[in-house]
Amino acid sequence: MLHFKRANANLAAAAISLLSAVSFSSYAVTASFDPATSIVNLPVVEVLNGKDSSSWNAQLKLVDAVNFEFELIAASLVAPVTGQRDVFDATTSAVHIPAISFGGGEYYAKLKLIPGSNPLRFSLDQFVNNAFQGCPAFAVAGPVNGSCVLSGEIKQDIILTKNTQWILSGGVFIGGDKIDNATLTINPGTKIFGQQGADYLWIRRGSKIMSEGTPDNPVVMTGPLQQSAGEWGGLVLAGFAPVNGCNVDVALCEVAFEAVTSEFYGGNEPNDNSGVLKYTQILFAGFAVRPDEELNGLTLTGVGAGTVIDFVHVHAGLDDGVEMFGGTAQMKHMVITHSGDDSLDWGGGWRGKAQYVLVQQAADDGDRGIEADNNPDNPDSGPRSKPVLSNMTMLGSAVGTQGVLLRRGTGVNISNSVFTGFGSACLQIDGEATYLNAGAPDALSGELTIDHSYVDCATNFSDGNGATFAVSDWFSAQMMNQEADPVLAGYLPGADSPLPTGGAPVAGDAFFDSVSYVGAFATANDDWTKEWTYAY
Ligand SMILES: [Ca+2]
Ligand SMILES: [Ca+2]
Ligand SMILES: [Ca+2]
Ligand SMILES: [Ca+2]
Repeated sequence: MLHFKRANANLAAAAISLLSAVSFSSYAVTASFDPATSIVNLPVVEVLNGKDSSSWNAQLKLVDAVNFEFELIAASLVAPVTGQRDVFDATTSAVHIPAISFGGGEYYAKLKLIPGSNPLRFSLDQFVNNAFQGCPAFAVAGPVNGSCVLSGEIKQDIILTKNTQWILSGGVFIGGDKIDNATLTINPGTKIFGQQGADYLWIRRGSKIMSEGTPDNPVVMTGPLQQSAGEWGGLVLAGFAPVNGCNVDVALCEVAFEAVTSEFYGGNEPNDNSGVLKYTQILFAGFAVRPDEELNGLTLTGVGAGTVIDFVHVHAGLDDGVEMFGGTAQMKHMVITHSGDDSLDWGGGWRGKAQYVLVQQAADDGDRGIEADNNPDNPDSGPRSKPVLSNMTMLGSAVGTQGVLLRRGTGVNISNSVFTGFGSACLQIDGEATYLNAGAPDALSGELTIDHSYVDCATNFSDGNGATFAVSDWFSAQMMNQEADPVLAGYLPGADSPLPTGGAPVAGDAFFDSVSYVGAFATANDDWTKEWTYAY
């Protein structure tokens, strides 16, 4: 509550300044305001819509000086620019203005589109001095000037701003579990540091993270040195989406997290919303609490399909890059690089979706591209893991094992994907329950499928324990699969690559963009990883 009062006071002060300032157009900023005309000039606004983007020159007019509402009065297409710029993100309906100046200061402004407004109208959501203003009441002063330390449970809505270095001390929990729900908002360009493996950020059930970076100002969560995996704990989201592993007749399946057993996840809400992760880097994380029980770069426990996960780079996670424990989390535009164990790992009944996933294993570390379980204790436990995955480019290294290991009863539908260079095999199916769930190559159940995909490893197929058919027969029996060189140039399709025309849209599912290429990139010019990812 205290925080809200402060925020309101800031807004009021900002508005007074806005209205009284003589001019703020003399700075090298991304927006200016003319008090004589009440017009905000935005020289270049990049409008993001999925991976499509267009750039506009726009003017907003302050039309309601009491509620700080601005109306769009002009917009014209302009050439894109690089570097810091204004961004309108259609997914989050937010306008991010990284730098507007007045009174000798420089401010971040966030506007929110007012739903249904016509002409478009925006309300002022945040106005934050880009210079450090001291630590807010929910944090304490850190070891260096401009740093603030977060610790323990935070049961109020808070905003982490770009003007401060935020340091995690121990487990930092947002909300109580199911009570005292809170929202953690992380502004574009904000950096959060953990100092050691036991420092992590946990979003509990019912609470939300709104990590809304932009291509020019991604949110960064990282360790102190940024040299090796495991420098800090990582990011964990917990939600109310269904998970397995409970007795069959329980009305509500909730599970304790393996590595931090005081924390629970799971529920009966497949569309549960844990917030937004956009243009966010999670670097050098991961922490082994006990052998085989670890935090990962990004750990999603019972996370629901209402959560937005889009343009996220997980680099050098000590255990897995991204691990799902059940739930229905959906994600797009994922970059997962140099994971210590598996790049994408799931179990516990994950029934989510992913489109556009780039995996790059390190030359000297890493296990599998995908390690997929239903449940290790009962491979037929329900709900059964069965994600739908399309447009993955997975580049393995010789030290890695399988590109994809499907085991312990998991299902999955994989389409339009390419697997190359994994050390022991591109594809393996393991365990009788996994095979039986799949059916037979000439009579597939639809539970475990792959189509329009390329494999190119020294050994492409491996039959695990309990095999009831050959993985090679399973692969070749399905539509448009190829054992062939995908002709990549790095991670992008090279000249004359078959990938740009080798795929087919995932039918009947609005989550998936309707595209007909194999891999994460349409063409050599479709590098959506540019600018916002960590340069590794
Ligand atoms: Ca793990
Ligand atoms: Ca793993
Ligand atoms: Ca593994
Ligand atoms: Ca695993």
